[in-house]
Amino acid sequence: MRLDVITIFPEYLEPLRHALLGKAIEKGILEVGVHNLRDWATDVHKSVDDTPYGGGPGMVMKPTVWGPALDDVAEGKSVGWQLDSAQPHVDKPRRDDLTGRSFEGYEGEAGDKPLLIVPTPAGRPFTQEMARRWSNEDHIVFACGRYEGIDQRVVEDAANRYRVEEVSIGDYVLIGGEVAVLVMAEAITRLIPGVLGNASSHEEDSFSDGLLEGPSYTKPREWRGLEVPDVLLSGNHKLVEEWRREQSLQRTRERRPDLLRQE
Ligand code: 6GU
Repeated sequence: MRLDVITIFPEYLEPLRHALLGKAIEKGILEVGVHNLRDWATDVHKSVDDTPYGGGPGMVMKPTVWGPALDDVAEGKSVGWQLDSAQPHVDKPRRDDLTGRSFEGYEGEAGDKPLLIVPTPAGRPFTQEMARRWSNEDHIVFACGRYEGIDQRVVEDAANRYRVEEVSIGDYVLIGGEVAVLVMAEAITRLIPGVLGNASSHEEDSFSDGLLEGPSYTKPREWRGLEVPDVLLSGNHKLVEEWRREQSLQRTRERRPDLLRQE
């Protein structure tokens, strides 16, 4: 899978290169390109936003900058770049660190358009089901808006070259889409085969069966006067499974009764 992120704050996306995702990049399962939207600004001030038609507070990001950026990234004409800042933990260049290199067709299977995800608090709620579906994509582009958002015509026009989804990660407001991209990229890429060590380890994730995951324990058996539940030491797999199911139900009833009602 290839992920491209277009943002005015490329440094926010640095965590994509660490831990789980960094491993996936090293294994060649994942490629990440981060693109500075200002590279497509045309005026001397490199401006990317302007005042809103109809008035109101804040600024709106300009279609004349976003349009060409999305065109170029869809076609692989911009591969993205790494920040100039020193990266002591990176000892060899990764192919997506290199500027000016093109990549071969990242179109989805059967010539599908790439998927464009636009993070916005006004979007459809991001779910585990979307993460599962999108983990099969070949090419996902994230368009990070800041300020009061992006001119809506950008989303409309992008539908000519992308399958477009406007998505929210929850009922609260962030300053921009960058952190939402980190959240979604992690949720999506951990489901790609080979990214997590144990392929079956996400079959028991919270939400994959519509319930929250129950509590887990490891050694020692007693710690600060607290015991591990006896059933987990019983060696009876059937009893353990029943207990875990009951713990899941109990936790879901307490914390997320909405998940039980919609089942
Ligand atoms: Cl995806 N973006 C922003 N800016 N705020 C949000 C969000 C996204 N999801 C929830 N709040």
